[in-house]
Amino acid sequence: MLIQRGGLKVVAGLGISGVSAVNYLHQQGYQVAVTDSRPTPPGIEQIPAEIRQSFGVLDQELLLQAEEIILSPGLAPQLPEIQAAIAQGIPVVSDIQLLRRATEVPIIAITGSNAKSTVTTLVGEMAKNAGKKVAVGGNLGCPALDLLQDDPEMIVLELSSFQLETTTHLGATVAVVLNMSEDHLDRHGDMVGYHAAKHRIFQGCQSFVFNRDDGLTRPLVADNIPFLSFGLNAPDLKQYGVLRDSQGKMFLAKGTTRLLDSSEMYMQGSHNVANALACLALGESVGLPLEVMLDTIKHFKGLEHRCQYVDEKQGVRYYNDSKGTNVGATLAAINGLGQALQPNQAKVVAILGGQGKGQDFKPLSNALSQYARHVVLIGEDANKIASALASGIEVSFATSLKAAVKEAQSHAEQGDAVLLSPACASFDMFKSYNDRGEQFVQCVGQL
Ligand code: UMA
Ligand code: ADP
Repeated sequence: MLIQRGGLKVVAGLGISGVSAVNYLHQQGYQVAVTDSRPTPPGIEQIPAEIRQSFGVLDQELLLQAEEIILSPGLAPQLPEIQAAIAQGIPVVSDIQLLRRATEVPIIAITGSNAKSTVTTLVGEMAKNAGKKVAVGGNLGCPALDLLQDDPEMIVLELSSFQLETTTHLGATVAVVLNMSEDHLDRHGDMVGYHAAKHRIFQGCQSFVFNRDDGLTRPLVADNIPFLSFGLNAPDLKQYGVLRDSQGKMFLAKGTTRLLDSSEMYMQGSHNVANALACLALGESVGLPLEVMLDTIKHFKGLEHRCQYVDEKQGVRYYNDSKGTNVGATLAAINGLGQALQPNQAKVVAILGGQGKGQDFKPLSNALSQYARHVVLIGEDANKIASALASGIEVSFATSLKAAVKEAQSHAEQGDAVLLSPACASFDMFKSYNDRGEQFVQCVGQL
C-alpha cells in the first residue's frame, strides 16, 4: 500500500476512461472517489471496492470536496454540478491531462472531425514497423492512462473535442487537426465552440501539421514553430501533396519527388490519400524513416466500418460506412463512390439517418443530387434530413435497418452501390456504430 498523498481526486463519470483514471490514481497513492449519474455505471467491477463510490446522481457534495476533478469525456463541463465546482475554484481536467503530467514521452496528438482513427492507427503501425516501442490509443481503443502500462517510448494519441475541452498545454511533439466539419454541435453549441475545443491540441506543441485544403485546421501559433502541411494539390518544396501524370494517375509526393502511386494503396478514395499524406507528415515530424512509412501505407488495409466493401448481390455492391457519423464523413463516402461509379452510369443508393447532433444536412444535397439514385432515411432525424435535401432527390423512409436495406435493394440497378453512411450517431436504434455496421452486414447477408 502506498502512502496516501495530496487532496481528494474525484473522478466524474466511470465508463472506460473513468475506470482507467480511478485505477491509475489509486496506484499512484492518491485518495480517490468516483461519482456517476448512472445507478450502475459500466466498469464498477473493474475498480477496487475500497474506493469511495457515489452513483445514481453526480454527487455535488463529493465534487465540492475535490482537490481536482477528473471529468469523463462523456460529461459536459457545462453541467451545473461541474460548474458549481469550477465556481469554487476546483480544477476540472481530463484523463489526457493526467497522462501529460505522468510522462515526458513524445506524444503525437491527432484530432479532426474525421479520419482520426484511420490516421492514428496508421501512424502507430508506421512507428511499430520502424522499431519503436509505441503505445496507441486515447479516444480510440485503449484509454489514455492505460497506455503507460507498457512503458512506451512514444505515444500516438487520438483525441476528441470532448477530451480536449478539459486539456491544457498538452505539449505534443507534433499535433494535427486533420479536417474540420460540423459535429458534436449539441455539446459545443456552434462551430466556433467546436473549433476552439479542437485547437486546444496545439497548446505548447513543439511542431504541427496542417491540411492545406482546410483553412480551419491551421493553428494560430508562434511563427517559429516548425510545421509540415499536406493536401490533395501539388506541394511546395518539403511539403506533402499529390502530383498527377498525363494519364491522371495520382502520386503521393513530397515537393517535386513522387513517393508512391496511389493505386498501390489498399485504402481507396482521395480522402484516404489525404490521410496517408497526413501520416507521412506526422511520421517525419518524429523522425520515422520514409521507406518504412511508405511500406506501411502500401500494406495498410484500413479499418472496419469505414467505407468497407461487404458483398455483391445481383450485380449491386454493398458498402458499410457505419462510422460515417457526420456530414463530412458521409460526403467523402458519397463523392468517393459516386466518382468511381460515374464512368459506368451507375449510382449510389444511400441509407442515411439516426441522431443528427444538431448538424446542418444541406451540404449533402449537391453530392446526393449528382451521385445518388435514391436515398433511404432511418432514425430520429430522418425528417430533418429529408427537409434539408433538394426536391429532385428521390427519398423514402424505413423504420428498421432491415427494411432500409430491402428498400435500398429495390431501387438499386445493375452496377450500383448501396452505401450505409448515416451522417448521424447510432444511439437511437443501435448500441454503437459497430453494432449498426454489424447489423448492416447481417441484413445484406440475408438479402
Ligand atoms: N454518462 C452518464 N453519466 C455519467 C457519465 C457518463 O450518463 O456520469 C453517459 C453520457 O451520456 C456519455 C456516455 O455515458 O455520453 C458515455 O460516457 P462514458 O463516461 O461512459 O464514456 P467512456 O466509456 O469513458 O468512453 C470515453 C469516450 N466516450 C465519449 O467521449 C462519449 C470514448 O470515446 C473513448 O474511447 C473512451 O472514453 C476512452 O478514452 C467514444 C466516443 O464515442 C469512442 N467518442 C466520441 C467520438 O469519437 O465521436 C467523442
Ligand atoms: P474518426 O476517428 O475521426 O471518426 P475514422 O478514421 O474512424 O475517423 O473515419 C470516420 C469516417 O470518416 C469514416 O466514415 C471514414 O470513411 C471517413 N473519413 C476517413 N477519412 C476522411 C477524410 N479525410 N475526410 C472525410 N471523411 C473521412
